[in-house]
Amino acid sequence: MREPAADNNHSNGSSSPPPPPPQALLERLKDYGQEDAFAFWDQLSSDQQNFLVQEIESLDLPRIDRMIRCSFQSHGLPAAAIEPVPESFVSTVEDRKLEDREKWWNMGLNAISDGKLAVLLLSGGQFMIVFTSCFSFFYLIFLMFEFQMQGTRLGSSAPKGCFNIGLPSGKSLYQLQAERILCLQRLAAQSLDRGSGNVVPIHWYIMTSPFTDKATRDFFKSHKYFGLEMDQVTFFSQGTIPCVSKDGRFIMETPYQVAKAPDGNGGVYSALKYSRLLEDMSTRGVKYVDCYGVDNALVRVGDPTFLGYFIDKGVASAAKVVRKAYPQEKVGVFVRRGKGGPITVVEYSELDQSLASEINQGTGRLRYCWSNVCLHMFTLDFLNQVANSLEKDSIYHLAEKKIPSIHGQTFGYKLEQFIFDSFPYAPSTALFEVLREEEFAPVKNANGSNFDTPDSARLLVLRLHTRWVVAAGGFLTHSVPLYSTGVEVSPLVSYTGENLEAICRGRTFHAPCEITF
Ligand code: UD2
Repeated sequence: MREPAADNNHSNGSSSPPPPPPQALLERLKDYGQEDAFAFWDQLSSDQQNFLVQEIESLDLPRIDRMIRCSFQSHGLPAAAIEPVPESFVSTVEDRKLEDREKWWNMGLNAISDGKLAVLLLSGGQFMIVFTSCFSFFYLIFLMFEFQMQGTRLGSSAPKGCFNIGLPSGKSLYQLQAERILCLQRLAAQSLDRGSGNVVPIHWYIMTSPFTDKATRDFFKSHKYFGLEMDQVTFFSQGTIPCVSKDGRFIMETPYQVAKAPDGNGGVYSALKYSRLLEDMSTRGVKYVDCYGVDNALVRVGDPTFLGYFIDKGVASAAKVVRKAYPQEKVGVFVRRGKGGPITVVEYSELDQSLASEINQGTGRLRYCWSNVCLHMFTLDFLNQVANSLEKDSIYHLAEKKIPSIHGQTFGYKLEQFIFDSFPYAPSTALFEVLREEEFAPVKNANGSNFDTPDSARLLVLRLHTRWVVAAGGFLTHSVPLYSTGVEVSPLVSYTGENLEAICRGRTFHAPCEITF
């Protein structure tokens, strides 16, 4: 939005006194106890006054008021006690037979080739991360140049998906995901013995936020959609919600601007609804939606095995889970809310530390051990239903934060929904265990931090791919220690280690390198 001019022709003594704020708008704000938004009206330039009027008019005040009231009410209530998810609810790796895996893989590929799967990337949020390692220094300079050219604030960085985690190929997270989609399309075509031109392209819905939208679209455009068809990718933006003080009043970021923040990754449900993308999916014949977070370098986008399992189970929602590594790990855990209640996730920031450390004396493992890794599958029918249910209940998590404000910073709340808030509404949910070394390489913190960095994610990718290559009969040489290097397999060549024999058997690769066609 255009920044309004600051010079104030009302206060230079030469012009008439400022007009009062529009009465009708002021009355509407009073109805919801938010009239303080106009507190600085007399000190604003006419440009700033217009800006503020537009800002307030753009807010759906009844809806926001309902969100604030319902969230504050629920915040004060004691939550129902949680219970561990019964083991029988989880499809564990060790329980799965080879024939099940093959059956699910084929079922999934069939559904994909029929155009029944869409993939949905959560790539919104507010903050972009600046990774400052040596490998990314030149990349950072490039980004700063690119963003300066685009008029984006110098010193900010790119949306997470643009990051190159330092693989030999130099590919960004977005490119790795795009190429996995391309590979899946090829596998789906091969499974039916059709030419790849005859398979319905997998549609990729990408949720951005007002903070990441332009940079994300530009990145895709400048990389020619990584080989995907432009019209198989749809960007849409999540919403924002005013940040509020402890008594529920809007925090003003400037005298003419309400402080706002993205509505959390669970904002995807209302964003899909209001952008009419659920109808778009239905028109395309989509039945299943695979939803994932942007910051996992090992994400198996649209995994056919998971999809086949999901279809076979006939559930409305499912999640991949890994075993929690240690009590303080920053992952949500799946639980049952109340005795025999629905399955849901308690986020790491909301889990009592003593519960997080409890041990199941029978197994010797953590009692709350099934970790959420932000890999979910939903039926389209369920997405249609849950978008309405979540809106009706209007309960948001209140994240206590320092919000930039006219006072410098104000302690207040951001209102957020989480993607997993939908699970309690699902008639049926299934949990599918995966191995973290195969599917979970989170990129959360800058290099130099103790965990979940680009460096740790890169190593996880290289280790897995090296195992694939060795299993396919390949050999490795390396001039740096093997624990810090390995080979990378292009997602265009192999999705999950399949079809590598022809390329690898008997060949020696000098790590680090990328194996491609
Ligand atoms: C997420 C999970 C957490 C755990 C962890 C594993 C949620 C709410 N929490 O925590 O339980 O599984 O991942 O890695 O899912 N995003 C948006 N809009 C927003 C905020 C986030 O699209 O307003 C996206 C973000 O770009 C990312 C994903 O949601 O792709 C996860 O968000 P995060 O990195 O803020 O969540 P994190 O790591 O705290």
